[in-house]
Amino acid sequence: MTTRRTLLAGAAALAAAPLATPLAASALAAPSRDAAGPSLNDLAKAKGMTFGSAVSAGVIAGPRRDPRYTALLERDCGALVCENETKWVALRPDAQTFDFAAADTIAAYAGAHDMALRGHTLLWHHPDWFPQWLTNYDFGSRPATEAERVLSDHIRRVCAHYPQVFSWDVINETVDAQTGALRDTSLSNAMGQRVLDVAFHTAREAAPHAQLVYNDYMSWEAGHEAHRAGVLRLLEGFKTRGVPIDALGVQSHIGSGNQDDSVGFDTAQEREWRKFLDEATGMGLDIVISEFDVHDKNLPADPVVRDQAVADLGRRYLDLMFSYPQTKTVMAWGMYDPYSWLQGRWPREDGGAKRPTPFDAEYRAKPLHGAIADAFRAAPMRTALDITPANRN
Ligand code: 9MR
Repeated sequence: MTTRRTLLAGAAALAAAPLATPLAASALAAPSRDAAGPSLNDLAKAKGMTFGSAVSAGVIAGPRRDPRYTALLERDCGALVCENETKWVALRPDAQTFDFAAADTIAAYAGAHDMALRGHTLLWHHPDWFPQWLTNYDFGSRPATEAERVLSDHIRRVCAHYPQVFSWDVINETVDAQTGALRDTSLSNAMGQRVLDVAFHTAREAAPHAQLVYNDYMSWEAGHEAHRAGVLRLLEGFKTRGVPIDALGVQSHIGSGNQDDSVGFDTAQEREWRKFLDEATGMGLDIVISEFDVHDKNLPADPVVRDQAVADLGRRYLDLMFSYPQTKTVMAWGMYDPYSWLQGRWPREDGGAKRPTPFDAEYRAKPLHGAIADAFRAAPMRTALDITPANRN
């Protein structure tokens, strides 16, 4: 449980945390609170990277549409990803039907504003996130064959519907964070863990130009050792078996209070994290920062102090990640505090609203926005990933 003591200890740990590189010192110079400065994607592009965000269809069209928010996206983003609309639960009301309406809203909006599209996710291979009908599906007398048919039919249909997607999270979160073992679902019960390889092979056939990604939330935090090890085992297995995988998606829900109460990223943790990234990139994989936000659950209530702490941690983290030339894509998991998924989970002790994204409730750029901009400015140049839709038809 979070206590005032852990809260203060957390803030102190952040303040005392060693700076990762000399460059990180510039993060201390906060940008003006209401001036967003240059477009984040322009700064990213100058270094061979892309910046974008997750978005929900509801802010683009319908009664909750929010033009002030979409103006921010248009200014800062070179890519969008559906926060929920391309998951099985959204696309597949039942075994026969595909409902693309909500995801189409996002895809059409992205296309109209010259933003590329990432895809999340062809298979969230975790029983909690399967639609009920798939969990209860009767795979009949030849379960392996039927499971493979259901899976590959889904992947083919979805990839064909969105040929412009430049990068697909093929599998999401299939490594158990506690044990490092692979999770079981109705599909793996029917066809074995071959389900993962089949998903990648089918995605390669159906989306030959897309970057294919394994996406997960392992981090440097205490308690993540088994998770990191499990992910590396999975990636090694993919490489050994010749499974077509191009990148590791590092979700990057960083900060305090996700899995534990720490906010730190100390030298020892940084070393562990680099070891993990070295191993993944050593397998020839690119890195995608796929769901970036900075949780402020245990940070002090004062918004100025809190925003600065969020920005400082964000900057140190991005500096480290950008030191890998394999990091080419940064997707924020939302750009505007009130819409963040973190508002609904792990409440702050003071009950206050969270401040985990680049823009506050008044649509003003926060220090985190400046920190992301500075991290792009400081990043070494790299070879860009081709994200143009013209090349993927
Ligand atoms: O932000 C998403 C939230 O709106 C959904 O309710 C939730 C369940 O579908 O998924 C959230 O997004 C998750 C993403 O799909 C996978 N990585 C963790 C993200 C945050 O939970």
